[in-house]
Amino acid sequence: MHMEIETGLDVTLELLGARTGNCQRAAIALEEAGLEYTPVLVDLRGGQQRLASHLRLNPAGKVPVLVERTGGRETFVLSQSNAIMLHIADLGPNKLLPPENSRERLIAYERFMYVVTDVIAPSHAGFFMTGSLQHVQASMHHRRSLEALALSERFLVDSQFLAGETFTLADICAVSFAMYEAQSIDWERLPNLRRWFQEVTARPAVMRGFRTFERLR
Ligand SMILES: N[C@@H](CCC(=O)N[C@@H](CS)C(=O)NCC(=O)O)C(=O)O
Repeated sequence: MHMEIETGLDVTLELLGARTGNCQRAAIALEEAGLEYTPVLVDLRGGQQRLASHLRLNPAGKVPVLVERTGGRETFVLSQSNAIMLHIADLGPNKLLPPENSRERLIAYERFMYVVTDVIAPSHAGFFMTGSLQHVQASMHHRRSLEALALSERFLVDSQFLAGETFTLADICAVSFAMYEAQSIDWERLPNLRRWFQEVTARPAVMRGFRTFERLR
């Protein structure tokens, strides 16, 4: 079934989430895109993500979830933080990816995937291993994610942002990780990454998105 993406004044957006990296990235994307949205806190410790009302929206029982309503009627539901970010990238007045069918867009995809799969995925693996007391494996994955972030120094030698001269989803993903890991990053060795980190964390929309679910506690 083909479903048109709805845009317009009567379309409202709700972001269901909590104070976690996956949800913060989606919130930063909404803020940077210049879109109005309502954040809704899901109490993960209290198990709200496993309630029938949430499982109807995301059978995986996880956040974030983006709910679109048109004229008050639920018209579209999207989960998976990266799918949500890709959707938002083209939705608002501020674009978070270069134009479609451009090489710049492909580079932005490359850098976005790099951060998501090479930096954030090992970090998640490490997090789960810490939870199951596998400390040696946890620190190995943690080191891998930090090394992958450090390698992105080379993307920033001649560019303001990770994928060139415009701010993209790649920057959102990397900054959300770097904010949690600021104490573990060897900034002295990474002057371009440091300059980038200072610039990106000075963006009001980035910090608003990062704190979205904090404000709801
Ligand atoms: N691949 C998913 C992962 C979603 C995910 O793991 N969400 C976590 C919070 S960051 C969650 O909802 N955890 C609650 C649970 O597993 O019960 C995405 O990127 O959206």
